[in-house]
Amino acid sequence: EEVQETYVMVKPDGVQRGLVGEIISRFENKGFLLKGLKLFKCSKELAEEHYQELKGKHFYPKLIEYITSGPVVCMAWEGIGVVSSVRKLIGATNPLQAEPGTIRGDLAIYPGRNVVHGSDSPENGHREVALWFKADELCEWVPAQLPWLRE
Ligand code: DAT
Ligand code: MG
Repeated sequence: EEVQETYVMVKPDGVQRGLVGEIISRFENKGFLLKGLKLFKCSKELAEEHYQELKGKHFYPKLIEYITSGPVVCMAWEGIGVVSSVRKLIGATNPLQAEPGTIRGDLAIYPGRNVVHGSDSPENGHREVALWFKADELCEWVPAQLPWLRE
């Protein structure tokens, strides 16, 4: 499999509820490579660009209001198969349907307050990392534990 990048974001409810460390730990513990990380208050324009595919859905206006309602934590993660693996770690969109053990399954109860975002395809991973991060905010590095994470 190919090396991919994905955009993960702790949404405003996750930040307000003090779940930032807990959520970052899920991905850190799994062993993926963190390439970018920042606390950020996003504009309406950026939120609309990010969720462009959902424009017209009944929940879209509330979604934009929610995402812009407070700071978010933006992350870029890299690894083989990282896009679908992160989606599995996050769990189903509706937290009541998300399996226990997933972030949403463990930490949320409502679709409009589902604490975290993860890109849904390698193409969107690439697009969203570039949308939320400037090039100089991303870091290329080799973790010391790399030989213990993969052959
Ligand atoms: P996901 O975040 O699991 O990729 P999505 O891309 O379909 O889900 O939708 C983006 C966000 O929009 C989702 O995290 C929460 C909100 N949302 C989706 N479907 C919804 C619904 N039926 N009612 C309320 N909010 C919804
Ligand atoms: Mg999505």
